[in-house]
Amino acid sequence: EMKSKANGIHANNTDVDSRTDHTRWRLKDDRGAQTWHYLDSDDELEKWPQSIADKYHLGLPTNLPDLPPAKTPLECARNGLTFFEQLQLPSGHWACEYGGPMFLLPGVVIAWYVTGTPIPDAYRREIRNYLYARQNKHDGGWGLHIEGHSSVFGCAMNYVTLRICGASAEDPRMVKARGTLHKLGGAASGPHWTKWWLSVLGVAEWEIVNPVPPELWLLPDWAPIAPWRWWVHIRYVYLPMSLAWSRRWSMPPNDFTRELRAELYTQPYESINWAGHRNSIAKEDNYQPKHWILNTLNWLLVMIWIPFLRTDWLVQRAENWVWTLIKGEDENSDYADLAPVNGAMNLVACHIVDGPDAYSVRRHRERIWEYLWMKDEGVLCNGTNGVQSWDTAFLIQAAVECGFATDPRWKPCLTKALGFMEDQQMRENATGADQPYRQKRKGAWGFSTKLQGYTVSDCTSEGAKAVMMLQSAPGYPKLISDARLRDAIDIILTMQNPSGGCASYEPTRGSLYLEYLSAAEVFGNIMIEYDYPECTTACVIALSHFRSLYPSYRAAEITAFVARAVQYIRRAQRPDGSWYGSWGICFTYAGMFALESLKSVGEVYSNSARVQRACRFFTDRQFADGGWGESYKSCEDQVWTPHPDGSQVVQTAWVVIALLEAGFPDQEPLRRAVRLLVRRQRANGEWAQEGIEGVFNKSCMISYPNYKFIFPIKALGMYAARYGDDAVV
Ligand code: LAN
Repeated sequence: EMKSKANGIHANNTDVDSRTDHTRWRLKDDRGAQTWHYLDSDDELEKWPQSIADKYHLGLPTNLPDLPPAKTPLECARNGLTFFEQLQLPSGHWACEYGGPMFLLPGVVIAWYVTGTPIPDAYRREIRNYLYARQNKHDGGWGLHIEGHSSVFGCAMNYVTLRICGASAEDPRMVKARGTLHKLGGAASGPHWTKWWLSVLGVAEWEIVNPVPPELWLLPDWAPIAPWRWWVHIRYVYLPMSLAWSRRWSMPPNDFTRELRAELYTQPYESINWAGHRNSIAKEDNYQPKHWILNTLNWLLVMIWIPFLRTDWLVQRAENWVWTLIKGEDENSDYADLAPVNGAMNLVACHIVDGPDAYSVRRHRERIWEYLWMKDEGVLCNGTNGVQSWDTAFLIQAAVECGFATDPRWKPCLTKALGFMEDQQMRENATGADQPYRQKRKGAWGFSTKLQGYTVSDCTSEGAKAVMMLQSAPGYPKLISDARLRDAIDIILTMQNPSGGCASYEPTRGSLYLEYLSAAEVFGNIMIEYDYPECTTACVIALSHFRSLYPSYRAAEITAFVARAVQYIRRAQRPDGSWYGSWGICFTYAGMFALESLKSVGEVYSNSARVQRACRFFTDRQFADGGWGESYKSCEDQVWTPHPDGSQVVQTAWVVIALLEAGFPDQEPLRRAVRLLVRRQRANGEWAQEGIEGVFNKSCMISYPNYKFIFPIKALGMYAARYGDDAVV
């Protein structure tokens, strides 16, 4: 096979026969660390047979048997869990595709390319397959996320990714994608992150990138804009971004990147006025336009700071400090990092500073595999290194709601899940250079794994809740001691804002005015932490549950926390009775949580006009078939938008849970909704994948495929507990 010098790029790959043999893929679970392996040799195939979970995730037939048809809610829940149990991995957790965002894989692939990391052939093919499968039908482009309209961010980044993975520029699908990219203005109208990645790749010039000065990290901690106050994701992305920007580091051009230079723009590369395009941005990308304050600041930086005031001494100090913080983050997460964005960027940073053969570079390369996911369409990049702790905690709770914890049938499955939660609780605080800026984590659960190592308020809360629920059930081992539960409670008690609400990873550290400095364009509300009804409720419920089991530990603080949190929930309700959701789509998701908070302090339909308004918001929007369905546009526009495909299983389940928490007095709407859940279930107990379920930063959607099992099971259990297990179909 002809390969060009440039890192295994196939000179003229025509993409015929790009499929790999799906029966050769295996998902490895190493205490929750998930990696997909393609087995080349028949020898290996025999030693490592494909599991049902492998087949399911690959879209291969699982041949799981049809179950006795469900007529009652609990029969339906039982069938659902019978199927879902087959997907539990050896370490006790559940895995899934966690895709949606279309800018993650490009970061990984560009980082591989510029650091000279070989991409295994099976991966290169399946990355191509995935991106082709995900081209928007009408224009061949890609958007910010899998359901989004084509944008420069999506088109430029994924076009480059396909090319690096061997796609030919003449392939008709590439021609179409390029046409759309050019119609949108070409790569020069991309957002900040596109411009940064293309400059690193050496297919744009650094003058097109708005400043990312590492000097900001030299500001004293008391400065209102000091980066430690920013949302953890944005400040950890800023670190490697600023390092490469400061060094103006680009991969040296080669034949392949010179081709890309000719393909990405609407005019010849040499004729482009790079500085003049710093603020060019296609309207399709411009979700949160840069504020004039940031534009002014950028202008001052470019015109005055950089040419006249940015001394070598300062640059050196800033780069050193930024590098120290990058190393801290790498070491605290064993080089997996917070998410694949800064993970890929830190790989580049380590390559720049430590050189291509350093341990840091090699370890990054190893850990990055945990972000990649293989499915029927091909290989994509997950939003985190998995959903392990989060989904497992929810599944435990759903099973308990159904009364399954007292049924020996489910004991092996639930005991394994409990064992996983035990293994994944963080036991030590972070150490090292970035430690002063880190939230405490001893006792916390994160979203994915302990090794990733980031406290999340609601992940800790849902984890603690699941453990408490299951450990109180007869016959379950007490794997987590009282002391360790108290550690979790101590963490939750650090998470409340003065407003009473809770944010995601840390209490809010900076002012709302920091949004004026938001440079990313494609996301909303990205600069600081905010109060979220979802996270707040999780904390409220975990604390309340704990107080009922251990009434003497920090009781006054817990009571005060809960009272203030519920006050926040009340304030966050909109006039129409709804709550805006930030992590699931959208009003159906947040309403479920908010009503659970209110219920926990005894505020329900019978005694609260507020709860009645909330129920009315939902009952007014029930579809004729009994379900609910909400489009992702709700998140973007912050107004209720019905799902174009009608009822969705996940959102129907959320509303059933919400109305049951609220003590809604009329059974009929609930019965119809539950009937829909039963009817949508397949004969083998599974539910089919429908629309995308999750969101972040208002504009980017993300998949939570396990929700279609977890939340119907929970809703069915709660319904049966309230109304009995009578037939609904
Ligand atoms: C997640 C996933 C989980 C999610 C919940 C626990 C559901 C939420 O309640 C709190 C916030 C959290 C932890 C969360 C934050 C932002 C994440 C990590 C993501 C949505 C998954 C991917 C996303 C991350 C920011 C993607 C990279 C993009 C950047 C803008 C850096």
